Amino acid sequence: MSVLSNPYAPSPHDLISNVNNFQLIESTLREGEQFANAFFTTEKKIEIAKALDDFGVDYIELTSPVASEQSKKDCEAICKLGLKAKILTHIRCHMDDAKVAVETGVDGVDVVIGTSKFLRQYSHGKDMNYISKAAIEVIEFVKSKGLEIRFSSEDSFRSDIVDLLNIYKTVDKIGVNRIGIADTVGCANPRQVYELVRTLKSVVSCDIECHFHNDTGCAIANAYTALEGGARLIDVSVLGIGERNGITPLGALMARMIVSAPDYVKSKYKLHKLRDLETLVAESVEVNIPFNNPITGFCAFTHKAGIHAKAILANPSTYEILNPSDFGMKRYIHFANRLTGWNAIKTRVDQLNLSLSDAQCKEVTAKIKKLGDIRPLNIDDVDSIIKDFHAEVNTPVLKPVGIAR
Ligand code: AKG
Repeated sequence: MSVLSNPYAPSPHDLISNVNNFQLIESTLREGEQFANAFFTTEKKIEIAKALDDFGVDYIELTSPVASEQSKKDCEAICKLGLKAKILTHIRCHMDDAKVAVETGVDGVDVVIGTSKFLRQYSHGKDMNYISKAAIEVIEFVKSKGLEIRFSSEDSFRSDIVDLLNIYKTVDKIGVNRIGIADTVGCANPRQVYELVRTLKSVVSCDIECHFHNDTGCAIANAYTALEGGARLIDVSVLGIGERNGITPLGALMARMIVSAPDYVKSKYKLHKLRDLETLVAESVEVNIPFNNPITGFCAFTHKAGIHAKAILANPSTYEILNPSDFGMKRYIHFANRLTGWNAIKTRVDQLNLSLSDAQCKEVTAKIKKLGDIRPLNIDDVDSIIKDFHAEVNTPVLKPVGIAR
């Protein structure tokens, strides 16, 4: 679809935008493992990694091999699967971690260290000078092994901007593949994200990756704005699982991106596999898919009010920005309620293979609404009312016949 035919696409004047050219770093098996309910067996990790690969994610990020003995073995096992996605592991900015990571068989290493005053004081206790030296040592070591390397500042949005610019310039100069910014506490808003990404774009030549926590509900908007500002890669997890209430959810980001970059998204990702992928992860961590989840929430494509139903039946674009069939889903008109309208009921009459005129449909709709005012309705209630009404109007009226004397 050309930009001209898609009013939701990035502006053609917006040359720095990567909305049409983004990559996903899928972190269900790293950030997602930090979700309160998560415990993935090796078999489950392999099943999830294969499903993510099949969906089409660009990178799969795994828990640090120094987190535990089994984490290391799992990392090695996933590297041996021969997936199309590149496999990354996520480590602290320390040579002890880097030495273990490069031996696991990963394609790349994601390095992180806290740069905000909170984390420098209360987490690792190191100053920016130390951070810079440690980053250089780790990056040069990982590069010497022929692996991709990303350097990220944890809690970027509460870090000093001068510190950030200095450290990113330093790591860019020595050839880091990507720098990452992380909204570790979910405090950033889209405007701040756009400004930080634009500023960084002007001082580094490498790609920019972004990681957004969702504490204040901005993770999807922040991811989108980061791409608009020129970031290239977004960290996601299935259903957004991660620390606290998690990060940018894969499915919701797909919903956002398909609106702006439909050709790119549809050609790259197997969107019809999203529901199975989310079900797999939801079951693994023992949660339900939220009712209002974009795309796969049980009512994501359900239309209820009479005026909506009428317009949807005439042209789905009236009340849908997403086409359910792009995701292997179906739309549903919820007609068993008092907000229903005669157009929705007429469709139900047709589905039941019955024949009623428009006027009769309006009449039976009035009966349905009357009962719907008294109690919740289900489909059987509505079907019974329609069938009874149909029988009634089709019963020949017997004229009283005179009795012969
Ligand atoms: C966070 O800061 O919330 C992380 O999980 C690390 C992000 C990163 O490595 O960029």
